[in-house]
Amino acid sequence: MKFQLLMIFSLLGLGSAWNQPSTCYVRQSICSSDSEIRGIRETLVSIQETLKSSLTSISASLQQLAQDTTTNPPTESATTTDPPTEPATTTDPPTEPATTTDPPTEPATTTDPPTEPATTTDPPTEPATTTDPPTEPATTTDPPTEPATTTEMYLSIGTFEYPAISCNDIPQDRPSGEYWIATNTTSFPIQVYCDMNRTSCSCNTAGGWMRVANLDMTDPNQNCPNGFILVNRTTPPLRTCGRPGPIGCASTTYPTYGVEYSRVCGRVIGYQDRIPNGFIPYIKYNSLLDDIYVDGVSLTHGQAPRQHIWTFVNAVDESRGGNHVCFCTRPDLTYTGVVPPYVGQDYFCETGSRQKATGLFYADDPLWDGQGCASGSTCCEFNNPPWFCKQLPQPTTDDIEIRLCGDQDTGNEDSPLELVDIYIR
Ligand SMILES: [Ca+2]
Ligand SMILES: [Ca+2]
Ligand SMILES: [Ca+2]
Repeated sequence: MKFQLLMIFSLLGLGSAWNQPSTCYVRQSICSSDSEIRGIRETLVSIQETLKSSLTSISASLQQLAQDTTTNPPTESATTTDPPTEPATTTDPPTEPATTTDPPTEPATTTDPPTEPATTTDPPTEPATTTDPPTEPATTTDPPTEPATTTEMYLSIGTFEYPAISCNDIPQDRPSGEYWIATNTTSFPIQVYCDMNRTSCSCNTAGGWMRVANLDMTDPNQNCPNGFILVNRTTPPLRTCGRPGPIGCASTTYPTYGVEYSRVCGRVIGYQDRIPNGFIPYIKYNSLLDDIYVDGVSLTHGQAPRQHIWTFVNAVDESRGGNHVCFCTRPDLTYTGVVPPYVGQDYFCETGSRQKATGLFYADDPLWDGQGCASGSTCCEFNNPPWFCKQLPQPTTDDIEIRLCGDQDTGNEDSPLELVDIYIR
């Protein structure tokens, strides 16, 4: 365009030069004649007019062009209205999503971010794993739970989940009651009663005693253990467990489930039936612990040979001295009996009869309860009945056996039991 304008202006300048007649006059030699010069001038003027016209046209074109360029911005904004149409085409994507399932999938993929947390279970699982953090908080609660497991285990020792080794394994501040212990003799925990405050066991006032025997015939729902027979009296009403008729011992064994113990604590309450004779069986036959060595009760652990725990001697009466009574019965009357060496000092001895014993059931004065002894008798003080407490020479896991013995049949003598309460620790 610039080049065209320069050409036009240079032509115009040429035309103006030709319009100066003086030039022609100066150059007479080349102006052959006025008519020719006139013809040339007319031609030049014609050219000039043409050029002017062209210039005007060009100028108009330029102005139009300028206007177009100024209006083009609107037209360009019009073309920028094309962008609106492009947004329209951006609305096409929605239509594309409509037609092509890909767009849906793209919105879907845009929804995929949601769906990714949603669809991919990993995010859930990650929340889950973020719940793992909860579980880690849980594990941080595990520190709690671990303290909790330590404290929880500590507090829950004795539950089925955390069975104790023994009642002695139960924290001392726990109440008495039923607890679970793991045993060596069963494949699953068993429930036992733990006495956590057995202050009556003088050899140890602390808790942790496991009850292995709990016979209380004053409870009408209880029955006699195997090996014993029910002795049911009506005057006064009294339920007891005696031995079968013949000479010998009624025996029952209480399991300790392999729990190790070194102390045995308990009490046994019985009655004098007819005419028992204390340690006469031993005195008479020099019986061993495994034999009938007493009219009364023998508490032992283990077998072949048995190991002595405690003996409950049923003496004849308080009317005499001799060897059918207790050494503690009548201090003023000489006791001539002997105590078996395997019994030593570990026994209670009492009689229910104030006078010479006959074929009666002495229901008024239970045996080995520490009460009812005649004046002058020390049998209710000796070894401080009713609770005995035996410290074993060494720990054991033996079951505990109770035997009710008599070297005569029950037509002559018996010591039927009302209560057997035995704990180990
Ligand atoms: Ca007798
Ligand atoms: Ca006897
Ligand atoms: Ca008594």
